[in-house]
Amino acid sequence: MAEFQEISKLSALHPKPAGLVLQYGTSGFRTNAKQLDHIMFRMGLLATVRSKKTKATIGVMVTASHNPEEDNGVKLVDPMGEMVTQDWEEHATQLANADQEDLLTALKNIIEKEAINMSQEANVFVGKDTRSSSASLSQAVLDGVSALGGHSKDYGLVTTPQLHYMVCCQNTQGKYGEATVEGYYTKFCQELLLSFSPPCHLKKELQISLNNDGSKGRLNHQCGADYVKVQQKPPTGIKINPGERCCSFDGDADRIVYYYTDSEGTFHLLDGDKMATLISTFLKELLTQAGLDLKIAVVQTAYANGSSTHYLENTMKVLVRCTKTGVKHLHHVAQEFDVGVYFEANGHGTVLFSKAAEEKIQQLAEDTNVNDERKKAALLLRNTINVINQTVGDAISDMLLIEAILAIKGMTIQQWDTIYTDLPNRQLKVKVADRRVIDTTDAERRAVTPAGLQEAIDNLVKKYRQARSFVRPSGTEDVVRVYAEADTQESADALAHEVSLAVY
Ligand code: NG1
Ligand code: ZN
Repeated sequence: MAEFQEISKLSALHPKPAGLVLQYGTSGFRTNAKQLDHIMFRMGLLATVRSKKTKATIGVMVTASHNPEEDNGVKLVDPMGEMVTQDWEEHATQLANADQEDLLTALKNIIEKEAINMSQEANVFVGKDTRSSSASLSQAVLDGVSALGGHSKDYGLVTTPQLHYMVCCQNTQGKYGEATVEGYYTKFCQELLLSFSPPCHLKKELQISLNNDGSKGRLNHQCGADYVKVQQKPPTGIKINPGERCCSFDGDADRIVYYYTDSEGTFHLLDGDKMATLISTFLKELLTQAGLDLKIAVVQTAYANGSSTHYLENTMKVLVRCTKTGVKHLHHVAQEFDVGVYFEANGHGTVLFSKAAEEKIQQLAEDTNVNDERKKAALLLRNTINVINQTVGDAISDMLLIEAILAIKGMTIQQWDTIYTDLPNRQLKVKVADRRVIDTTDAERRAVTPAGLQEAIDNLVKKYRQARSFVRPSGTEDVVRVYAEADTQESADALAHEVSLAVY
C-alpha cells in the first residue's frame, strides 16, 4: 500500500537509536529530548491509527511536564479528552521499541489486532510546551501523521489541559465548547467573571502577577508546582509579602499548588488535599442548600495527608475513596459518583459531574418556583460546572475555581489553611536492584511481597503516634517510594528512615 511506502521513506528520517528501550508509563514516554525524535514520529503513526479505530480526533501532547528543561515527552489523548486506554499504552510501547527494520511489521500487527479499517479518515490534534526541543519534536509527530495520510491540526504552544479540551470539544461537536484557544478562555475564564459573584468584586480580588512565565530562564528550573511541593519553599525569583496568596503551575499546567509565607517568614503549602477539601466542602454546602440529593465523594491516593482524610470523613461527613497513584485511576473512580472531586496530593485534580447531576442542577437553576436560597445554590453549582475542566486536572481552571470560592466565602489563604492541620510527613526514594519485587494491594497501602515486608512496616508504625507508612514501586522512576506520617516531624522522619531500611 502506498501509505506504507511513505512510512518506510519517512521513518528513515527519524531513526531509532540502536538498543534504546522505552516504556509508555503513567504519563507517556519521558526521557532526555535527544532520544525522542523516533518516538514522536511513531506516536504520530499510532495516533493516526487510533483515530481510525475510534473514528474520532485523537490528541498528541509534546511535553515532559515537571521534568527538567532538557527532557521531553509525549502522551496521547483519547476522544473524550481522557488518557489513552491501557491496551493502546501497550501498542505504544511495542511500536516505540521496534527496531528500525521491524517498524512496519510492528505497525501492521497493531492494525491487524485492532481490525483497523485503513480507508477510514484520521484526525490528530498536536500541542507542545515551551521547551526548546518541543518545536522539532512536535514536527516529528506531524510527519508521522502525514506519513499515514492522516489530517493534523497543530495548536502550537498550549497547556496539556487545553489540548485535552480541544479534543473533547471536537468530538462532541462543540457541545463542550469551541475547539480553539479563544474558546477555551471564553469557557473557563469569561464564564467565571460573568457568572460568579458580581464581576467587579472578583476583578478587584484578582490582581495576578506572573513570575517565571517562560519568557526567560529554563522551564521548571527552581520553580514550578513540583519544585515548590518537593522543596517546601517558594520558587526563586519571586518576592512574597507575608500573607500574599501565591500559586505555582507545573511545566504543562495540569498541576497547581498554593502557598504563602506568614509574618514570621514561615512557608505554608496548600497542596492537592487542601484544594480537594476546600472544593468539596463548598460543593457539599451548595448541594445541601439546593436540596439536591446527589452523592458527592472525594477521591484520593495513599499519599493524601491523613488529616485531610480524617477531616473529610469525620467533620465534613464526605465519602472518601482511595485509589492507586496516577490520575487515570482517580478519574475512573470519580466517575462513579454524581459529583466526584479528585486530587493527587501533588496538585493534579478536578471535579467530575455525572450527566444526571448536571441535568438536575440545570433544571433547578432554571426553575422559577424555588426559593431564593435554593436558586442561588443551584446557580453557583451550575457556574462551577462551567468553570471546571472535566476532561483533566487543569491548573488554570482549578485556580479560577479556588479564587471564586475564596472570594464568595470571603476567606483568606490563612483561613483556608487552618481548616485542618497537616500531619508531619516525609517521602523518601530508595534505590533497589529490582523495584518490581514489591507488589502492593489495598490501593498501594499494603505490601504483599516480598514476604515479611508488610509485617516489618506494621511493627515500625506501632512505635509512633498517629503514624502511617507504606512503600510502593514508582511508576515513573526506577525507585521505591517510602511515605510516612506521624504526630511530629521527627517521628515522621525516623519512621520513613526505618521503613526505607526495611525495604533493602
Ligand atoms: P510515581 O512515580 O508512580 O510515584 C508520580 C507521582 C504521581 C503522578 C505521576 C505522574 C507522587 C508520589 N507520585 O508517580 O502522583 O503525578 O508521577 O506524573 O507524587
Ligand atoms: Zn504536568
